[in-house]
Amino acid sequence: MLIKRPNEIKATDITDEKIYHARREFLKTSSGAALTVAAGAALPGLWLPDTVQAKIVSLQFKKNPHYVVDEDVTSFKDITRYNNFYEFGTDKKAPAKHAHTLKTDPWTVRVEGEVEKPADYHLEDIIRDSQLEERIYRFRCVEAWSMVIPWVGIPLATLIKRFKPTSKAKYVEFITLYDPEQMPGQRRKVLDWPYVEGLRMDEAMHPLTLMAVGLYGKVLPKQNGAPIRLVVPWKYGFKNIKSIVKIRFTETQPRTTWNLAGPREYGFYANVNPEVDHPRWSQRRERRIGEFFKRKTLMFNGYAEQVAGLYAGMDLRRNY
Ligand SMILES: Nc1nc2c(c(=O)[nH]1)N[C@H]1C(S)=C(S)[C@@H](COP(=O)(O)O)O[C@H]1N2
Ligand SMILES: [Mo]
Repeated sequence: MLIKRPNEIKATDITDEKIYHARREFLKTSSGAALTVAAGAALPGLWLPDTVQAKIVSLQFKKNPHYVVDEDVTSFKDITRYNNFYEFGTDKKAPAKHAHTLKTDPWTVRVEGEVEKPADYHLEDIIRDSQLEERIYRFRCVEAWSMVIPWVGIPLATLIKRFKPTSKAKYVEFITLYDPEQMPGQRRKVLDWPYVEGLRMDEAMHPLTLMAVGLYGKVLPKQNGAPIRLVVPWKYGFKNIKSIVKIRFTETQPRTTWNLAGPREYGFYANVNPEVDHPRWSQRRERRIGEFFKRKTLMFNGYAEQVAGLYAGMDLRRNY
């Protein structure tokens, strides 16, 4: 087996990236045929997190040409070495160092609340029963840095339809694993654990909203929220909750971790909005990781055309 251990990643990640870009070139030029790729299988030397090899050795996915960005993709190294995942420490480098203690296989997602049949779903079943897609999205942290990330995932709308929420379901709440043994950062009360987030149902059903299980064509690295995390590209990074074990459909607006921690600074909506400053810093500009000069932050992170309609008639200064 050509599966390498996380401590070898330094030697492999640069090569990874070259192979990845070469593969993308190949996909671009191959004449529009079905673009199903077995990541890992054809790519010697790729690193896969050790705990997922047993069942999910490779991801079969299709590039979705409708979701791309005309900007350089951030390096695999930056995406996997510069993280926010407070369950493994508050330093940007801590998750890459410490997330290896997370056990991601087997993994179960409990679906409950306003659904026809609450149930536990095994992640490998969710993946097997879904058409995975690669989508390249901008990602903007509330701390005014950003990246461009090639995710592999499942549109959340597809999963929600499968879960069959009742007519009372107006919101979706997401909950991260709580296990201080595996997540040493939870031994300190820096946040009110477990991490929780939420979306309004129309935001959750929006075609841009993704449940990611991979990035750069590979199974999601643990520091990026393995084995399954939310990706909502028009919202600040903190809405993108990682390592989800529970999805609950609710009638009322769920509480969210950063809103509990600092209600004046972090609202429920958290839409990327250069017009609304964070109380302690401006949101007009951002630093793309890997670049020197700052760039202008775009309304809804560049996805205004697709999502502005969700907030028609809402005061986005009040609903920040
Ligand atoms: N469970 C959990 N999810 C989380 C966080 C966290 O600390 N815990 N941090 C959030 C923040 S602030 C950001 S910017 C993104 C970072 O995702 P990345 O490390 O994959 O880039 O994850 C979000 N999801
Ligand atoms: Mo963030």
